[in-house]
Amino acid sequence: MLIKIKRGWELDEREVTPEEVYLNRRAFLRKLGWTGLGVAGLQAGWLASALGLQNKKKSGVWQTIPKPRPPYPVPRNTRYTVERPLTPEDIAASYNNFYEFTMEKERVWQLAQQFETHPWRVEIRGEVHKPMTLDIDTLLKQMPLEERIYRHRCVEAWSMVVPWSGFAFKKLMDMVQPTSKAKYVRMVSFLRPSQAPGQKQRHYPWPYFEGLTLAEAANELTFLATGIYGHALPTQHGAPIRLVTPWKYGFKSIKSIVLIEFTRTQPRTFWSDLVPDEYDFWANVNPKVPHPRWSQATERDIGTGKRIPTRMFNGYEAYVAHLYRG
Ligand SMILES: Nc1nc2c(c(=O)[nH]1)N[C@H]1C(S)=C(S)[C@@H](COP(=O)(O)O)O[C@H]1N2
Ligand SMILES: [Mo]
Repeated sequence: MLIKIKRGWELDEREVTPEEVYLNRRAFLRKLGWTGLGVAGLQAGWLASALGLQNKKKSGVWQTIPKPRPPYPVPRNTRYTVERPLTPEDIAASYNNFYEFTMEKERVWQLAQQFETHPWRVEIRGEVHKPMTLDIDTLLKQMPLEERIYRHRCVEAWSMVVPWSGFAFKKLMDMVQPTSKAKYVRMVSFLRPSQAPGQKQRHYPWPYFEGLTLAEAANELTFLATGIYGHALPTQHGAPIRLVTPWKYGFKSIKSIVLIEFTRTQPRTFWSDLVPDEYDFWANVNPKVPHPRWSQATERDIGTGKRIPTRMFNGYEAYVAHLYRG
């Protein structure tokens, strides 16, 4: 359960009753010493927004989306395309899982704006011949950037189709050169509770951490995304760099990475540590294996709103099934 005491400015307009709005507004205006007609006018506007006129919020999302500045846009790799329509950008950018900020998907984009993702450094260490700590801008200059359209399937049975910009995880491996002892990769997100209100939730073992086998990390699909829709990632999608493993449930795709460690033993992962009966290390999309609390046979496309069948390995069987034989 979410136990959270919200500050006033964090309140979502839809969560406050008109009465609370009225009282807060009145107190606010009293402080400023405003009276009369002007107040009535302001009140009407305030009430209108409290009663759920969402247009303002919708346009607010666009303000969080970075302009396409070099090195974006990057060339599209047409090997990775999808038959389903792309999810509209504002829908993808306003329906996010990023528990560091809030568990409420539709509010992540707002709360994530206070998070500073520049400058940013990524440490790569462990079983590698060339450990290094790289500034994100340096990393971007060294990697061959490309765009790939992937399906994304959350374990909660919603899905989207988006164009990621970034580079193959394998390219990073080529740079740091894993030793013969490296068998797994562990990845860790930032820890900065002063900018991430969700990290004040002590019952979560922050920072977020995930892992892959070395073979999974080296698979051609495994991608480190630094952009989306032809520009840098907005904060809510995991700026400045996040993992994308499209054949696995979305929680494997760890956001805002600060550490990549090559290990000899299987790393623990955030969700399987918290709820081992519901989330395992592998997390491969499989419509035949229900979650203990819901079916995984279908999913809701957040772009079209339609329910569609879920595919084995999220439609990427040809790329990854060989990893799991036996
Ligand atoms: N650090 C971090 N990474 C995370 C999460 C999170 O809460 N924290 N949520 C995961 C889940 S459950 C999903 S579905 C995807 C959502 O990515 P999106 O918001 O960019 O669509 O991010 C994943 N990566
Ligand atoms: Mo997810």
